[in-house]
Amino acid sequence: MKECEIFSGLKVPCGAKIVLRIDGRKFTNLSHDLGLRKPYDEHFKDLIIQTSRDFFKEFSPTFIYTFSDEIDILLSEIPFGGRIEKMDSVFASFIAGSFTKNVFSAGKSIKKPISFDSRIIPLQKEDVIKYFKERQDEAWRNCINGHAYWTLREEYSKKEATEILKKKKSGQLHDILFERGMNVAELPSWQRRGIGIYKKVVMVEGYNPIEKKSVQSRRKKIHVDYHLPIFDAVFFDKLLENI
Ligand SMILES: Nc1nc2c(ncn2[C@@H]2O[C@H](COP(=O)(O)OP(=O)(O)OP(=O)(O)O)[C@@H](O)[C@H]2O)c(=O)[nH]1
Ligand SMILES: [Mg+2]
Repeated sequence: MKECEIFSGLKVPCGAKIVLRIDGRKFTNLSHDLGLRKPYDEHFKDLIIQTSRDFFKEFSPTFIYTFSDEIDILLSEIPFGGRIEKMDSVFASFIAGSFTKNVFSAGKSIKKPISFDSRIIPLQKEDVIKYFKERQDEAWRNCINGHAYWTLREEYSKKEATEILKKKKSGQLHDILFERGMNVAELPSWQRRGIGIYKKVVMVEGYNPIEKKSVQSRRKKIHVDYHLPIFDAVFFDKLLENI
């Protein structure tokens, strides 16, 4: 029946860079089950970061970007011979397994098994920045919409709040929040711009037993960046030169 495995030969195009986008399935329900704070929950953010770190240790990507229940991963090398089925299934299940492990390690439990969907986006090198800029724009929309919605819910019903927010532009959402005492520019950077995980060169202190003295050496360590800039070529050039 090997001939029926018609999708197993599906591969990413030669010469492309690969980004994976992994997203929690029905995490709106999960957020109720876990009793997450709205719109942003520090513990949930820590779970997603820990899951991203697990991925980093296992598969050594170039860069991970995350906000909400989304994890975007820029791979350094094309694994599994570029086989789409293999990548999508292995990566999504790894993330689900890691997330579940991290929920239990944090002393919490979940009612139902969780899952993530995964898609592979082949990109030309010059489109990598464009891709991440688009995701960062989405993180910003998510941030301002989430804060506006949950702030309005203090005064209005679900239906009324949704109606008020319909077709509102970003500037109008600013105003709604500002009138209620919230300056969006002062929200934590990780909520506005998302979080990056990548390797960074650090100096570590060691000891040379032969010379009997302490020495400094360069190491690359996984760094969680809670203060990302607005993505631009400078950020990505630096990231790629550090691989
Ligand atoms: N309360 C709370 N919810 C969060 C947080 N981060 C993510 N979420 C939830 O995760 C959802 C992510 O959006 P989506 O991916 O569009 O929704 P989903 O329910 O996962 O739907 P599918 O991805 O289509 O299965 C948000 O709507 C929130 O309900 C958080 O920090 N706090
Ligand atoms: Mg989701």
